[in-house]
Amino acid sequence: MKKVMVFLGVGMLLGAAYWFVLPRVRAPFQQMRREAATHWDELKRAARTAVKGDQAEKAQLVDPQGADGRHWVEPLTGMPFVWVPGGCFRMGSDEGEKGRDRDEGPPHDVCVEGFWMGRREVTQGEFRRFVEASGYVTEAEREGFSWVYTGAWERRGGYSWRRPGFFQDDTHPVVHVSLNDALAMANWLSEKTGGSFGVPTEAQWEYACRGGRLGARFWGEDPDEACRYANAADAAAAEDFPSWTVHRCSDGFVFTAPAGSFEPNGFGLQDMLGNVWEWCADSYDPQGYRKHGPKNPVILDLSNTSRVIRGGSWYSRPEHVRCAKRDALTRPDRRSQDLGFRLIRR
Ligand SMILES: [Ca+2]
Ligand SMILES: [Ca+2]
Repeated sequence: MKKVMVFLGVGMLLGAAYWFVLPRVRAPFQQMRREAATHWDELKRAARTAVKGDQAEKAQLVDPQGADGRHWVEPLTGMPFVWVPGGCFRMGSDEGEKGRDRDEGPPHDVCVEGFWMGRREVTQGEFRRFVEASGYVTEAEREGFSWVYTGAWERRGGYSWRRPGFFQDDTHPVVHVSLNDALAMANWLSEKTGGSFGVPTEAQWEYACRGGRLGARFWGEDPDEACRYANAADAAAAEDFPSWTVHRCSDGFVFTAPAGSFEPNGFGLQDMLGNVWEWCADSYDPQGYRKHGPKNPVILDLSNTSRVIRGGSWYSRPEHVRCAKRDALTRPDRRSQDLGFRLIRR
């Protein structure tokens, strides 16, 4: 009898563990797996859309409601877009370009289809409209920290797009946003409007940055002309941070400037260089240019969590404020005080 009681007792304990404890232990891991799978599905879908070239979709692209063929204001956020006409260009930089890194080569010819692109970086006001409508909470807010510049880059608690660490109003580019945050806004817009929003591929971004020009910068070769076209490390910043290597001119901003403050490039886009770094869709691969096909190339490597960022920021010295410059962050949940994004509509 005693043996039977012990047997029943052990059985009940095992049953309780199976039904009550195990699901609670497994739930967070299942959630993480589901989120990772969703993220990759989104990226794969974006890649397929980028290379599909479907005529019906293209017809829809050229004329979203309210567009005049060249300009369009997205009605939910008020975000201005410009049409970037399809074309071909020389991607990467030549060996003679000052400040060039090896991952910018070999230069190669690439063609991209036309797409709509945010005229400037997503602003804090536009991001707020998304947050208020969707209830979205950014990764910096959820996890309670971000990366800030204090003379060196440091991980610090309490910073997010709501508390950037320097003056920003609704017109400034949103910062402390991860690639996951950027894609959340893109997905929300896609769901609400029926369009297909995302962040640009590296090829789309570089083509857009050049605005139809060859060379290091969309205004020409001289970094010291930057201050008409970009908010980067400049004489104003050097007053606060004398150790920085700066452009020899004054753009007037130590940290972010209101998005769209500087002169546009040949496609009518602003802040493609400087202000905040911008997330791209590609996995970072230093050898990526050897793998590019000639049409709408994109590198999405499931085993590689790093993601490309482009364009430099208020913090960037002249070598980093070039259209061919490639940089990367190791994870799509990374965020910082000089990192934002710009959306495209395919
Ligand atoms: Ca500046
Ligand atoms: Ca920028």
